[in-house]
Amino acid sequence: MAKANGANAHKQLTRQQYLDLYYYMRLNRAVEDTMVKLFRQNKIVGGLYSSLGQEAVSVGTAYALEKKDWLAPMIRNIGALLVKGVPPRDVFMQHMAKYDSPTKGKDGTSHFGDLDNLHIVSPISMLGDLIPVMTGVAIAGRYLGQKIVAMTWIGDGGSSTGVFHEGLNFAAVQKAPFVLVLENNQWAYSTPVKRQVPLENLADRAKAYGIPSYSVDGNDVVAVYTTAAEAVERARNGQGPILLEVKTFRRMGHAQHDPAEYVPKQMRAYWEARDPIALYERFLTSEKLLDEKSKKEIEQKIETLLAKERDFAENSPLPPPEFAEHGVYCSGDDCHQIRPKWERPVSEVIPPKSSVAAVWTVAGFGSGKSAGAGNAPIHFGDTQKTGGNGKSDAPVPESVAESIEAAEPKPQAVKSTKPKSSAKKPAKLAVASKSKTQARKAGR
Ligand SMILES: Cc1ncc(C[n+]2csc(CCOP(=O)(O)OP(=O)(O)O)c2C)c(N)n1
Ligand SMILES: [Mg+2]
Repeated sequence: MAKANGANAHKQLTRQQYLDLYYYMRLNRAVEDTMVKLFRQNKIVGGLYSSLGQEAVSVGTAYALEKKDWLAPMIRNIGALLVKGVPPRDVFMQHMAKYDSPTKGKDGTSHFGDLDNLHIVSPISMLGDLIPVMTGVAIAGRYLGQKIVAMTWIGDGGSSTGVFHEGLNFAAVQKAPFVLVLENNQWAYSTPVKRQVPLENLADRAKAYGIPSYSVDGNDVVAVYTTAAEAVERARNGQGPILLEVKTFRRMGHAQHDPAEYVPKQMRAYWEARDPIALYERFLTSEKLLDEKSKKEIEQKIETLLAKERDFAENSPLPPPEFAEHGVYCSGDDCHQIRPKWERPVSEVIPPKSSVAAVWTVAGFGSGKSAGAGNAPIHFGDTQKTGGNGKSDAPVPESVAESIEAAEPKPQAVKSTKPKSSAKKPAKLAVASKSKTQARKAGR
């Protein structure tokens, strides 16, 4: 694990980059402040999660991506969406479940993406599942020769899910151009990191997969950005995935409902004194990159923009009730262009007709020793042809029978209990794997 050196990094950005990072952090905070107000006015219909104090993470990492790159945010990454180009009105409308929102009011939180233009994969609520998904995106990009990098975020709590490990191992062995940002904000709901991971640095999880990792101060936006930029460059150059741990703090509760009284006062005070925006303002001022006048201009720009975006969102209608039944099941072209390969007429596989009888059968299925009682055998090796029910005479297709026969050890002194079957080609599955004595003991 490398310790990212934020101090050196501070010299490497252009003036515009410094100011962009500031603008997006301020915008991130202002968008979320607006949503808290909307929530208190009862206009937000779903859960509302806060990234207060974590803005440097979302902004600094996403700012390291190119336009063609892909990202998949989690609940505390609205800043990453803004950097990628999502207009604030979409974030507002999404949380207000308005008809003009990206999901047309079907979702009340952050489950939306933009595959066509901005290259954003929608969040998946099951923590960790975005890791294999974004690994797949990264590999697909490489396959298509696009030189893209895929990025997603995971919390300290999410880094203990099984799919985190499966996904990261998969990314590592595939050398996927993938950057995983591990947001260590010290808490997963009310569980502190130390109660769930016996590691000082979560970046050390990377050792298990033989990939490089960084641990960086998540409240120093320049350190986050320069480290992420290095990770993205390495991934793009074919050096495989990278785990980037950013140490920060969840200043609010898990969501609006949670007052987070379990957080020790001293811990909160420590991190509040390290607010990423205040720290960065101090830095920009001391480097003469920001003065009172330009700060006021930025604030004014954000205020004007958000007033407009909020107005638009508030004036957008709620979805009409009859829309509730649309977009629930895939119906082909009006849903998406990836065509499902229908094995039956579409009308049969979507309600109300979806309970028609199956039109194909699995050879041997239902013909085992318990078939009389209606139970299917659980593996082929146990399947005996009894002739006792209608399904048992179905011949096993030759190719299946051959492959099973090739895989089975050849019975030596074992005699076949020949099935009473009228089928021309008796199933090879019917070869008994037990001796007569065993069979007798088993009551056959
Ligand atoms: C696989 C899975 N288990 C549990 C949950 C419920 N859950 C949602 S958020 C959360 C806590 C996540 O903590 P962390 O990963 O540290 O992220 P943070 O909220 O701190 O950003 C849990 C347990 C889930 N969404 N998915
Ligand atoms: Mg956490």
